[in-house]
Amino acid sequence: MNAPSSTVVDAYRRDGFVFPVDVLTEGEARALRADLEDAEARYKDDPATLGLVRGYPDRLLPSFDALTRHPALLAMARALLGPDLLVWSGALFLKEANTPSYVSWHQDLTYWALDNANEVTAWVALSPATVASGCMRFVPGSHTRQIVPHSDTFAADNLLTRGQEIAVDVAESDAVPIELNTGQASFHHGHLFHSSGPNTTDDRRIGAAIRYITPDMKQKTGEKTLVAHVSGEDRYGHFTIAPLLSGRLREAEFDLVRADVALKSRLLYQGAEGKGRKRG
Ligand SMILES: O=C(O)CCC(=O)C(=O)O
Repeated sequence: MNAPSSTVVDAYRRDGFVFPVDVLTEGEARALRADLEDAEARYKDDPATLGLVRGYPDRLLPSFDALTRHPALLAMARALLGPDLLVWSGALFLKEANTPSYVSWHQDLTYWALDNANEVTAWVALSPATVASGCMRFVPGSHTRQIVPHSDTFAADNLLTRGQEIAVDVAESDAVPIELNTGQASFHHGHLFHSSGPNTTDDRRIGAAIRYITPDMKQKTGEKTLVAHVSGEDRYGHFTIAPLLSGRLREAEFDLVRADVALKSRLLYQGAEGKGRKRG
């Protein structure tokens, strides 16, 4: 896989994002979606387990683990962050057909309790991401700001953990809709202002948000969240490296994931104790 051109990397440094990046053929994306939907069907009457599958598809389904290691994604992530890469999360953002779910303006790194910004998200579309289906919107250049104040709304239809939203003016008229065909990806910086609207189409909008970080990063509390080691070396040992998957939807991996949910919920909800929980 060729390294992305310096023009692409320069655009990322200037704007805080790049898109579209071709990753999967439509057929490959359809197969991934089918694998996910088969797992969703298996746990349709078990919301807790269904939540784990949607929150950790890359730790439970070999097809999604393979996605996080896809040469096209790794080539871009290496060009942006360097050769050594971990995946901190691979959760899905799902908007069912004709539903009001949305994502308020936010910066990803606000509440993840990581100690620096060596992070990039690859958001891979497993169905068309259009303005009508509620694709993301990015404000170019906003990643050059440090983390700005956010307020927690816990709004019912907000897909974010705390319904957090940026509490300063957002230049919405500058926002760029990030429309993607099935199988394409966008990459965005952890300080970028971004949001997305509701899905007004008759199909689900499905995106896999893969968070690549460098191994020198750590959780501010020193605790070791679960990551996958997908490129280069880890000379630090700041995280718990997940073993290679033993199979599809295996109990050993569910146990690891449950432990990580408990740890991450503590880290992600710090300061919001007792105010109600949404995801994660
Ligand atoms: O999928 C969405 O609409 C929002 C995703 C998002 O905020 C993210 O990946 O950081």
